[in-house]
Amino acid sequence: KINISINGISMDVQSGLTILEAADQAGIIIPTLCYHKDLCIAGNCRVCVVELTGQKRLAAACATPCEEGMEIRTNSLNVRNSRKHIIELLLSEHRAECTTCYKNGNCELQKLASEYKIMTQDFIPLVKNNKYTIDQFSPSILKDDSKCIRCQRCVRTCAGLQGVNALTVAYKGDKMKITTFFEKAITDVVCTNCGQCIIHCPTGALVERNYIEEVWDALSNPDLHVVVQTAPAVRVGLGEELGLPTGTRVTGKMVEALKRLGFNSVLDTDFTADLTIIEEGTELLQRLKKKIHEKDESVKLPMATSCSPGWIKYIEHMYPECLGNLSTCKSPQQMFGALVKTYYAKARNLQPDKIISVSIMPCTAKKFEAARPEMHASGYTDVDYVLTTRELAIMIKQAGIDFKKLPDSKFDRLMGESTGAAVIFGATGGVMEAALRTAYELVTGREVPFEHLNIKPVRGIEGLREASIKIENPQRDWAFLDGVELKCAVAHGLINAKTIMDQVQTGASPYHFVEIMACPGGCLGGGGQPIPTNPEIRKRRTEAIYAEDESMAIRKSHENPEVLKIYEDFLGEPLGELSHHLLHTSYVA
Ligand code: HC0
Repeated sequence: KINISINGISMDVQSGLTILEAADQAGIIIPTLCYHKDLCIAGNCRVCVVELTGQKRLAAACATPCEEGMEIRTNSLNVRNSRKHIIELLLSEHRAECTTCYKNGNCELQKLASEYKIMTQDFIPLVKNNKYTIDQFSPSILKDDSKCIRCQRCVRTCAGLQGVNALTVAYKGDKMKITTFFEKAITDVVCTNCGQCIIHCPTGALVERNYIEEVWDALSNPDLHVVVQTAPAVRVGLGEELGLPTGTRVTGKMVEALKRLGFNSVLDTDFTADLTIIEEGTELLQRLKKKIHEKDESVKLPMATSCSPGWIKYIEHMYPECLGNLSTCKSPQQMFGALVKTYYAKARNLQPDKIISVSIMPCTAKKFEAARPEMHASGYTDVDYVLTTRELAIMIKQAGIDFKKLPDSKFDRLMGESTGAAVIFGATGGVMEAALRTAYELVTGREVPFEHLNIKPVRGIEGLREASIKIENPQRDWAFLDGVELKCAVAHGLINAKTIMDQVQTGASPYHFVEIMACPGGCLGGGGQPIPTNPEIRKRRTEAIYAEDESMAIRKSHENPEVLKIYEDFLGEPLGELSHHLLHTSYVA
């Protein structure tokens, strides 16, 4: 420990802490912009300046380690004036048309300008109001350089968290900008559409492409039947946007809100998450049979999950030769879309072309996924509009719904039933855990003991986790698996996917099955979730996901009655012809 004083208060702090961290522990707020708990330190915006009185200088609190005897002032006149000038300078290069900005009300620069009461414009504006371009070609992300303050959070996110490097810094001085390779459109570079840059951007320079008006139009058209599906992670994030504490489970309120918005049927992506487990589990067992029992060397192992569209785009760009390792299962969102305009339409006696299918996702890459040419298995666009958790919150506010006072409602039937196994899809390791719960029972014919339903080795926050399960006394069909040690790995955040994929690429991977999710924490940390998202917030959302699982009456996908019914009434069998047509696909680089 070392001794420092902040604002005249002496305190002992752990050596190695930055001034920002020490102040935070002491309950002293220092404003930040380029700093983010997920990212490496840049120290380039200088908004966090503090005064080191002994040394008679100013320093960036985020980038300066505490030293023995340091005397720090975080709120002297010198500090306040310096910060004010810095904010004014940042505003001079920012198109501050706040009332017409999508981030109005959730912009960190706007908040600081308000706190420091910046009432005049003393510096010459660098952004000419008629001279800027917005990259709006992507179905997921809008990039507006005139709102950018060059803090480089997006660049550090794309490189450090995701290992993608789609965004970079170009030019110098007042020409410096955040751009892409050769300043191409985002759609033309290696961007995975994960949206992590959006949730780390402090201003409106990077936002989701929103489809709110399109969905309102559909809802107000009496000729259309508008169906909505909600992803697992939305129910543990949405409340944050609507005044509830982080990690509040709002499944029932969310369903009620969607009904009040006017959706004709409120259904659940979790239903197709359960269906995915049946299809993907069967696929894995078939691959194991061919590879281990029939010694078919053409079969690719490990099999990798295929539900995270950011991850799919990543493997297409970075490891195209490994596409055969992907499960052929579409994501639950897209399985749902294909079934809504076939199975659901038939059961409800509706014309598929009169159905609009909307999904609420914690993810911006889902917008891209829905727009992919592969996703028309129903003969129509399977998913018409994808809204993020944030966009749904905007619609709820626009409709004047007091979310906190809503009663709980239940999902509608046919594709609204789900299990605890499905809800944990929203957390890293969840797909693996759900698959193992089902695979164990399929292979051994024995029930997973209740105390082992929570498969701890695949849970956690480490970027890369491993689990292995020794198969003993399998049923007759699976006798070849007796004694086999099933090796699994889980990765979240694309930088960690790289570690797994480098092994796969060289043939050195020891695994049979890997789960990869593009976003840190899995979907609950997705690019469409409420802002801010940071390690503490992801932790609370994760706890909420597991609590939701434990609250469910059924916790294994193969016990979902609506899943059993769809095989009986419509699909026939897992990996059957209809499943193959509607629920599976393949990707080409
Ligand atoms: Fe996910 Fe999904 S779990 S990708 O993270 O598999 O976005 O929440 O909806 O599709 O179910 C996101 C979340 C989903 C899908 C599901 C999967």
